Amino acid sequence: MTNQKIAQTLEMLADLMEFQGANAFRLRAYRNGARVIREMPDSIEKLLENGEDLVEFDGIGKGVAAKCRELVETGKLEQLETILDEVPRTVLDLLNVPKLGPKKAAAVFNELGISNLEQLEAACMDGQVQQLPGFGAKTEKAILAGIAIAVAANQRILWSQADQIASDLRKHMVDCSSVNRLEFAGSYRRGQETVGDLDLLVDSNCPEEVMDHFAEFDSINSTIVRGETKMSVRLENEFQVDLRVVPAESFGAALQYFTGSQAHNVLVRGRAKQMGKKINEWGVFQLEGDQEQWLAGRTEQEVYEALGLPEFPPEIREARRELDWAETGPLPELIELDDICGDLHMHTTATDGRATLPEMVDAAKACGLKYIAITDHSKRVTMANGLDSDRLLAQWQEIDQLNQAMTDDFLVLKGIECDILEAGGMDLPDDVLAQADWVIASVHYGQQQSRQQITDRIVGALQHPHVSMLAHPTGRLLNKREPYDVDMDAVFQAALENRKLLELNANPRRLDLNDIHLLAAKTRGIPVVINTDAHRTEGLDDMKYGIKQARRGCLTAADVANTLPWNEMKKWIGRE
Ligand code: DGT
Ligand code: CA
Ligand code: CA
Ligand code: ZN
Repeated sequence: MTNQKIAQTLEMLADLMEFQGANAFRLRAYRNGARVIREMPDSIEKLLENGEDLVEFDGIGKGVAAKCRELVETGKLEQLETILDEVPRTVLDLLNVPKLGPKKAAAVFNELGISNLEQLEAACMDGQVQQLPGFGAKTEKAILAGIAIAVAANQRILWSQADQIASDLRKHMVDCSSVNRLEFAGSYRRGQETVGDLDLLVDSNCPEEVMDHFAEFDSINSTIVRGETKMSVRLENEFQVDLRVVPAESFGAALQYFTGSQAHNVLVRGRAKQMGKKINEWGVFQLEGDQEQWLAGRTEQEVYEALGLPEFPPEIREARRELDWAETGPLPELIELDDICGDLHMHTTATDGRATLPEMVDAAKACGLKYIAITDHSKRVTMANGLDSDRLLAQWQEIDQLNQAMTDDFLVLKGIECDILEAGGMDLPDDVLAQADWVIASVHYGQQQSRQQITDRIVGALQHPHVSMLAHPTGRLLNKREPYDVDMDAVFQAALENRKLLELNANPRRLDLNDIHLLAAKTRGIPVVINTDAHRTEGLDDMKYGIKQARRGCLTAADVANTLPWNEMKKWIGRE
């Protein structure tokens, strides 16, 4: 049993108890415990096996420790099972609606008899929900938006989660001696930020053996369908995986076909037709009268070549500009992880980070970076113990000392993630910001403001002389929160006019800017900075997700500012 699973179960228990009327205050122990467990480097299961007492850990009390033991020993929680017998299963969907929460879910359940998402949506449309005490029209609207997010979250998982499953499944499948080649196709291969299902292709002459082996994958819950060469399964988390077994001579054609996107394939098929050819999942064929002659199919490269096309990187197969590019010259050379020199957004224990400043520095060096900026939160972010001027200046002194003591040419920049206040303006005084190497401007509060208000705040920050970059520009959280209502055109314009940079936040839950915005920024000549926003040392590894997203936005190294050494980047933003 993973820590992740234990934390999820505790949270579910707390939510359901609150749904049944328990006092939220009493449930804090479970929720805090869940958070601690999720972030612990050690496995709870291992600790218990070694006879350790979990109460020794900060944030884990007696009650939580007992639940952990029960879960690890029996695989379930008695109390949770009892509650699940009492409430309809679909109530769990209600609890996943952002802005509803267990208490409000209980209100709609008890007052309006609502027990699933469809009923909740209908009642919102009817205006019934806003009449409940403590709700109102604004809440009802937020709940409606939340339902859409919950429905989508039920259907698609984050790319990073799909990546974990794909890597486990790959490990499992390579043990099968009948597998010659294996590749994941579909939206996962294209690096889409969320993935609907996984599409696995195997090159083999023994589909039966491959499917038998596939069926033994640990986390499979049920088989949806099994044919002669195709099989679909559902995993324990409801996620679907499609397997297709193909012969070697069609593997490349199948990979091309099932990688998609569907829109890209439409364009490719159109091109084949113009050339008197045909392309499908079996290969490329020359058409002559009612005869057809097989031309290619073994590898993806030969498939594209047979149509006079380059092997497009999967990330740009979206029927945007890739076919035009192929017509007029070589494709852009998309950015790679190795191109990145610095990471300019991260937190330490001074605010809500989990690692100290020196720990973040060591971890960044181990990643091969040349420079980082320490950018803790400013004071407005009280929840994260944000820095006021004095604490910030003290941190910068520590950074100066660190740099002086350093024997290699690694550089730590004095930065700050400064909030853009609700009323506009920056959270720290100009004379302090003027002393920074690197100032990030961020919106954390007032995200529900009108389009005009939010746009004005952001544009104001981009006009500020000391601001270097706007972080997570649209504020979205995938499957959790919609972007704020902001005029991106105005943001791009202000960034361009004031020589400011825009962030691509690499956190797999954010990936903000999105692929379309990235391409727009590139087209307008606005450099992007890919940052991890790490809150712990492991967070620095998120850079790879940012790179995937950047590639989807067709960015090359030249479009990304932190591929430059700091002294060149500094010139660009005018901090000399
Ligand atoms: P997803 O799973 O919703 O995240 O997105 P995809 O792109 O992985 O879609 P999926 O799994 O339905 O199909 C994988 C690829 O197979 C898709 O990108 C293109 C190809 N494909 C599937 N069905 C069709 C179809 O009916 N027509 C065409 N042209 N291509 C298809
Ligand atoms: Ca798929
Ligand atoms: Ca599929
Ligand atoms: Zn941050």
